[in-house]
Amino acid sequence: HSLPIKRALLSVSDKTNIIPLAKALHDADVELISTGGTARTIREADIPVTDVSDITGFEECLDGRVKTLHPLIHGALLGRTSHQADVDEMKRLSIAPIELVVVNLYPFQEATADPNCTPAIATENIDIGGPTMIRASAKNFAHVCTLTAPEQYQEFIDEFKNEGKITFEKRRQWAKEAFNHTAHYDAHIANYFNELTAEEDDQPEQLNISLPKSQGLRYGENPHQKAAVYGYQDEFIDCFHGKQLSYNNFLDVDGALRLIADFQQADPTCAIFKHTVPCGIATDKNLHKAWDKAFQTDTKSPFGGIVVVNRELDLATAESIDEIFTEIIIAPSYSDDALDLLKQKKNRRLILHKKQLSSKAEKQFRSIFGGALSQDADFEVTTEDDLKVVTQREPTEKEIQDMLFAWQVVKHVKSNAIVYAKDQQTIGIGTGQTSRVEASQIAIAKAEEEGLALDGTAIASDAFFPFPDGVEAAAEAGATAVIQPGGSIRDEQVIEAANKLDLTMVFTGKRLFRH
Ligand code: 93A
Repeated sequence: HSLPIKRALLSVSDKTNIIPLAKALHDADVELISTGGTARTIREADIPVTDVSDITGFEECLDGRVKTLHPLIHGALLGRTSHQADVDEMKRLSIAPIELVVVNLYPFQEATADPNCTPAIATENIDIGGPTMIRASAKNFAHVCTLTAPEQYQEFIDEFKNEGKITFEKRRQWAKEAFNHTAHYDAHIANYFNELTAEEDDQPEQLNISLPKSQGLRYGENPHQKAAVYGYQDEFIDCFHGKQLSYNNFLDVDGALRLIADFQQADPTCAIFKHTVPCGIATDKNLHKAWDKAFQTDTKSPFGGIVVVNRELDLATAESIDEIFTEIIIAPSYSDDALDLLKQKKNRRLILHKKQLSSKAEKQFRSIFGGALSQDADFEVTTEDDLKVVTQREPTEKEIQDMLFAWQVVKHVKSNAIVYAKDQQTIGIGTGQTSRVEASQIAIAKAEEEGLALDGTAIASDAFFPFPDGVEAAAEAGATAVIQPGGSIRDEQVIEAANKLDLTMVFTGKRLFRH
């Protein structure tokens, strides 16, 4: 049933649009009750308002920490006015019901986003009375209406014009939004304290993820799966042209951004992705050459793929990319003529890469049965200093560069992963096989199919070679340098095999599974 509004409690930190709302209520003879700052704002607009302290008979105290925390307020919010027993009790205790609560909270998130924010300032911004009022009135949505955001006011006013009443459905909808509002708020507080003590407890006892819906999606991995995306993707990318990104697109973009983060410091680099996995990557003195080399690795898979670059996208490169059906292009900037060309295809998504993924503190989450897995994101780039040569033959400078390149690529390929590379170009990528040797065979077969020579390549393996057969096959294919984590109980046998074949081999001491 619809609820007539006679008394309203307004207590807002963000005073946006509070005056039009107060005016609409006052014009309909609703009594307004307010806390200090809100009351002042309303009075300045010549709208009459009663101070909460006049209702409670208790002054706002302790620096505002206790304003609305009083039985005359919370009784008014929690009383079930459709129950005779509650009505009688409220009468006996002189509690007059309140039918509308308008609250938004101390700006904890904004306060803690300020680099000068101290823990003391953060703590003072933890709102107690506000969430209590929101929770009380939202619980009692059968008898009270709760508003928690200025964006809701106009909808309320429109509804309220209808005989000064608010329907059950609207009250329940706003109660839902109210509970989400306080949950989000509490998650920010919990996250703040988790981060404060992050050094001590890297993986907190309780996971408090609260992410706003950043957009609804038409569907998930497949059209019969409903889907949405949550969080702050807009901080990192701006998809400024083409269709809305899909569920699978977001996964692909995530893979592309993670890879290109590792090539921030590199020369112009181009990577082509398909289904979250790179199918060709190259680095060169100019982007166009890098594209050509990346494309040579695999000329079939890029159809319907994603291209990511680490430099401004110029016209020549754009022209080459344009020849292949490409779903998404990601670049830190675009030259004007490149944009003119690329925008001609209406559906192709063009993404501006605004901010690099790089935070050491970033946690990665994955949903699993019963919950989620959490781990630190890995943005470490392996350098020459991290390599330990284990063979008799020392690598040449060129071999070192090719090994490091192959290693940085293999990190982004699904396990078991093998990458052959030469001259800062992927020659063969073997992805996601259940056996390491098979991954290598696929990489070799693909290179041969593309007519790319494997002679003098470096081979990277995301985990150690458990047997000598892996390096023997690599040498047979033409590789001269091997980069791998090492750490197998048969390392000695593998090293011996490498020495016999005059390979050079380095251990990184680090495994790069991607499951
Ligand atoms: O300090 S509080 O936790 N204690 C309270 O009793 C209380 N009542 C309302 N914060 C409290 N509020 C908050 O004050 C509201 O949530 C709102 O954000 C703010 C409005 O204060 P003012 O009207 O003085 O600007």
